[in-house]
Amino acid sequence: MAQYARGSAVAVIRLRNPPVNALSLAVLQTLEDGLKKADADPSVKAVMICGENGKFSAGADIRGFSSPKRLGGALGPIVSLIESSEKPVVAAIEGVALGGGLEVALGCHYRIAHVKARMGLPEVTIGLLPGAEGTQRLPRLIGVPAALDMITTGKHIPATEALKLGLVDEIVEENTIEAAIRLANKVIGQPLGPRRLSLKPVPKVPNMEAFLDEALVKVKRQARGCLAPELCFQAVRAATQSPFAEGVRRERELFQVLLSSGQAQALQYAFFAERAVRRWATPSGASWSSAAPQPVRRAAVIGLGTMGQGIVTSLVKANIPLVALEQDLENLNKGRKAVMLLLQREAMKMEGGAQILDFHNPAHLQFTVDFDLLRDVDLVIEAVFENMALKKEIFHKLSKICKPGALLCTNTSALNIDEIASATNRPQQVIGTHFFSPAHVMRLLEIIYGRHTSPTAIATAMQLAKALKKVGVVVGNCFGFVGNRMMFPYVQQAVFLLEEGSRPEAVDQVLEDFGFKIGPFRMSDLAGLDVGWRSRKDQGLTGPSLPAGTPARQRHGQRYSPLPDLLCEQGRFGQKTARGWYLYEKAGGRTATPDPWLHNFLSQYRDTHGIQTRFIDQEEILERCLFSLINEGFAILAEGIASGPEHLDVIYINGYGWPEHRGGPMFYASTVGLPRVLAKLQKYSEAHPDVPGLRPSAFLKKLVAVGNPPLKEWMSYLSQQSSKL
Ligand code: HSC
Ligand code: NAD
Repeated sequence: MAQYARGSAVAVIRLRNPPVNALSLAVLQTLEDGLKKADADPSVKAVMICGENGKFSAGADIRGFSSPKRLGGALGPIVSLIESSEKPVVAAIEGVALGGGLEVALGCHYRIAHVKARMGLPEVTIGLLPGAEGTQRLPRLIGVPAALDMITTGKHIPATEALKLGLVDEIVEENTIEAAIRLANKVIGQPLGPRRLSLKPVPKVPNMEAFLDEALVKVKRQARGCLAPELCFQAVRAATQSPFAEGVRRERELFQVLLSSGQAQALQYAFFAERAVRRWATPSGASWSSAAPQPVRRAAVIGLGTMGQGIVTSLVKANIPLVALEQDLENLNKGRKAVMLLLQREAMKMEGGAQILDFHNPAHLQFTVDFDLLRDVDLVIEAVFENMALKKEIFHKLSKICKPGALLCTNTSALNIDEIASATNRPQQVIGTHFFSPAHVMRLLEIIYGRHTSPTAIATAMQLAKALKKVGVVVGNCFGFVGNRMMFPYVQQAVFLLEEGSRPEAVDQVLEDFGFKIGPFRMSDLAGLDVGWRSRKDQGLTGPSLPAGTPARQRHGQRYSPLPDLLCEQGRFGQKTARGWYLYEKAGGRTATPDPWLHNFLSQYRDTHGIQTRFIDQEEILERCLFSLINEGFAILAEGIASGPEHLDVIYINGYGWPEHRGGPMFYASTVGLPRVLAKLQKYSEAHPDVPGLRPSAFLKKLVAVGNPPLKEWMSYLSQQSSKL
């Protein structure tokens, strides 16, 4: 609701819809009523619009898009109504003014913001465009380049930047409402024409067409198949080519295209899924609603390799003082140098007055090889080599040295949390905190509870994720947890496709066209093929421990491809050795070129093993890779490893480069239709009976048998589980 009050000569309209004053139909109605009342009251000389509870508005109520016509139809005309008011209207922006919220402010004649407020048009991130005339007013106010940047990226900008751009007239450090009322009183009687944005021309840019063409190329490159950025661009271009009213018509048309594209639905699902996973629960009944986190005043990171460096950087950015520990001085110095470089880069990137800990001060960041310095820390994150014996040795040591309340976290990618915990005297305080590389950039934190992990430990890890500005997703303990476990069959299919006749560049292309940031072979070259090789050797799948006489392409009665092992035996570890599935310009190079040597190697391999090379079309590549990953997802849900499909989707979007506009793998499966996913898996499984990853999971079969229910009902077909959406 909105609330109308009249003080002196200034009427106050307060947007009120906790927690973020989203613009529901009811809010819009009272906003409209308030404007009309103020207009009709001769004692009112000016109007001030603000939001309840220190927040202007986060925009249209996203849940209301299921009845888009009514909501959308109402907002644009109200913004026009504000602008056409004969009495000056001032927006008092506190907290956030986003989307439709900012569009309301753009309809006002004056905007005043608190210094800590943030503004933006983030519609693009939920698959839409600013549909209440924002694509037409913003370029008129701040110019095309800045407006295009804000609208096509959806970024939030701090008030200080908004002032520089001319988006707001003034920023204040104290009471924004009082300042806005003062401003409203001051401008009573001044001409409003120049303040009406719809009447202003779009500022000229030299060579506008060339500028726009260049901008479009950039927008398309970054969109990777997502429609919204390009349509946002088109709406802004309309502002440069047509009068205001025509631009608005174009904006509405484009908005409708997006609304019915399916991508908006996927992105809005992803928005709510990310929020739903915060309400975690475990099968034993522990949950976010009853567990409280412990404070983390000081932390420690053990191991300053690839992951440890990023984790330290993340903690420093979150202003958590810490101790960074390595096994010897040589590795310590190497790690320290790398961390300092990362931190210097991050400090330069900090925006909007955000502060980073003074990392040169040893009280904040202390490098050491001495475990004794971990006595007083509240939380330790172990990031040493992926080796069970080493991890157990470290955890045993930690449980002797660290204070009794300290939480002991491991960054293992796949190992058993319970076995690691068994080396300690406090298994209830052992938990997996699985960061993704680069750890200071990737948003995902997979949080893995073991058999004995306490609810407090889970709540503390979730709190840590929040402090680090990451998305924490709580999952159960199994080999590879959720993310990597679903990745195994995907990568396995990709390699099998090479055996059967495809090429790395063909497989990568199909998956990158689907929207993945990077295909499986480019990804494997980036991460290093040796990582998986080491793990397969440890598991006895290859290397000296493999029993003599094991068939080359079979392990434990199942199909196995030795191709990645053979590449490693040739020293082809990927980018780091300048060759892997591709060729690179130099060791550490980034430009992947298809490698004739590899093509030749693949055909020799097929000859050796009597495999008939066949042409594999794009559909088969896509379906075998994606449906095997999704199939594993259903098995994970059935085992209770994750408490809902939204968990798997949030993990894939934030940790594995899954295209967000496809909503995550499980959401994607629901859009393809479970009967189709099942039929395809059955077909491929019949063709490859020795590949368990293609055998449809019992849960998928059950959901098809009960009539392909919508995603949010899936968990009700498993006992005692329910969706958080
Ligand atoms: C829009 O405005 C379209 C317009 O252009 C008009 C179109 C007209 C069409 C014309 C057609 C012709 N709605 O994130 P938090 C909930 S589109 C509903 O945890 P924070 C959120 O779900 C909108 N609910 O808090 C959560 O509840 P839950 C453009 C919304 O402090 C709770 O609020 N705006 C909501 O970390 C707290 O949120 C955006 O895209 C909304 N708009 O962050 C802004 N916004 O736990 C989206 C939030 O029960 N919002 N909720 O799920 C955000 O970015 C963040 O929520 C904030 C707060 C930064 C606002
Ligand atoms: P890394 O080889 O780059 O670094 C490991 C570091 O641990 C080395 O610097 C090493 O000197 C140090 N170390 C070894 N023994 C130690 C000891 N006893 N005390 C202190 N330090 C010791 O490895 P990484 O890639 O950073 O991986 C670390 C962990 O994170 C592994 O468990 C790995 O599975 C996991 N992980 C890796 C990635 C990734 O992409 N690299 C992603 C997620 C999780």
